[in-house]
Amino acid sequence: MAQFQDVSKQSALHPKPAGLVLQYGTAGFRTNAKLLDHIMFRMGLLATLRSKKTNATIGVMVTASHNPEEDNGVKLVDPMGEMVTPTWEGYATQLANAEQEDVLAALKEIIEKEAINMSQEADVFIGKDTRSSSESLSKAVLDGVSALGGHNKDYGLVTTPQLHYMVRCQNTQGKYGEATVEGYYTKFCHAFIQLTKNASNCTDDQKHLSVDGANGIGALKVRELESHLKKELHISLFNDGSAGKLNHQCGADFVKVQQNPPTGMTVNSGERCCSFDGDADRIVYYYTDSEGHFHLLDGDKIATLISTFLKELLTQAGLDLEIAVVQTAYANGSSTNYLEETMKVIVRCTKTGVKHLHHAAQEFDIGVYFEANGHGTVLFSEAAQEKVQQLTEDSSGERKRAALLLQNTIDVINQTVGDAISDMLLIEAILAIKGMTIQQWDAMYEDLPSRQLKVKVSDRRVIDTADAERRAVSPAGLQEAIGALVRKYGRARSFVRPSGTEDVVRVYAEADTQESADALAHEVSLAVYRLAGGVGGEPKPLH
Ligand code: G16
Repeated sequence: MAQFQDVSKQSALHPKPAGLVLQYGTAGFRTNAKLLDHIMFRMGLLATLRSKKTNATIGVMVTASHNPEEDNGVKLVDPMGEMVTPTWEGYATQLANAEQEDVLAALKEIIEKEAINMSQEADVFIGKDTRSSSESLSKAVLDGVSALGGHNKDYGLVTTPQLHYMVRCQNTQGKYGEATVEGYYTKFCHAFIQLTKNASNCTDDQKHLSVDGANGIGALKVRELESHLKKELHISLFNDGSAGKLNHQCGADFVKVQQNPPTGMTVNSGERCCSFDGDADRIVYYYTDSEGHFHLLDGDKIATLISTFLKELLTQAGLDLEIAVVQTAYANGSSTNYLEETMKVIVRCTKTGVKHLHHAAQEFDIGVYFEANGHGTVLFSEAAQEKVQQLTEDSSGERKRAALLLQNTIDVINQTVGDAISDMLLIEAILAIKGMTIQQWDAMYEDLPSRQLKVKVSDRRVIDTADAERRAVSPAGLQEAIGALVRKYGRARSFVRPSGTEDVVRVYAEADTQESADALAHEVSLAVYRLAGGVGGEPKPLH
């Protein structure tokens, strides 16, 4: 077939470095940008096949999110805006690792296995972040799409969640919104304005928010957003990309892991601040108190605020809908305890990666899912959305008010994936409606002190985990060692897991004091180093 000749010709222009093996990880492929050209071309091919198979538009986002500037990566987006399915993640890995001369065979194997009709039309949406490598890498994706005769729409610079939104809009014939950047702002800002109308006593001071854009795409998009929200939200934008380096000592991942404010930002005592990550799919909030102490409100606190708000609205509306919160092993023990014991909501724990949380959240009428790192959103089942809609028409008084608030809450949320912009609008609206300060939000429960560290090992795949990553099943002796260390400290917990986005093993520890959490994290890091083939010198204590 002529199509396949084109693939062979084009593929030769995007050669694979011999022997390179990469895995479709927590959120796609991710490594140094110099190693990714062939991956991008091949993901263009794969997205085209996926589009033919599903008879729907597929998304390809070129980004390495929270990773350093010199890395890049690619995330595939399925028809409803969700992450691609595990089977296709497997195909992605096979195709990515096929040696140059085997690309056609690998492609044909997928076509055969999935019984793909090659005469079916294909449409692929493409987006990219602000990394300097993203320009040429997204061109490689376009080459892959056109080699198989697919149509493309290149959105250029967009956040990851904006691309997810576009894909869903396109495949639902506009029911979810208009598949343009303007349509995105119109939908979410309209819902935000409707919501904040219910906060008539909100002062100008309360409408102020400082945003750290991580020197990335989120900063560009906050600038665009601002013009839609002049009166309702006053944003001071820092780390807008004009001077600093992407994700360097700033952004949501830095703030969460270091438990410190970002550089490049003025953090005035008591003021509400937030940080986005490099592709604006994560957000964390924080403030400093009058004594200069830093207070972080991470994904767990965000999930708690949102689920409290939704529960109150459901009660006021008299709607009996099941609400659950989905977390990962990184969730602070205090948050899980508060959600289960005080709020009495169902709590589920899944493996790291929003694709796992998203899936679990779909099982409930309302599934609030957040990773502690600030990646998350809320899903409403079709039936739940219909009930809310019906109630806005059939009720009056307090019930109608609650139903309308629920309706606008549904509309301000990007249900396709975690979205820093949409999450920010939702949080700002909730705080305004409840007349709540960031300090009051923070006081909902007190986090247990925690610490996250990374350990370099020669092959991180030697670490295997079970029980939603809370237990290490290999290498032998590691779990026993962790268990013995945990028993030395009060209210302690620790686990380790191989990262899916960086070549490291991640270590998490929490305990009743910061000193204990730090010591436990360090001791567990040493155990990983010794039992899992550490490289580059033993981990050092923190203080
Ligand atoms: C990605 C995933 C997140 C995950 C994070 C860290 O985030 O989308 O769900 O929590 O990686 O993964 P790991 O610990 O495996 O490196 P992002 O924002 O970098 O795309």
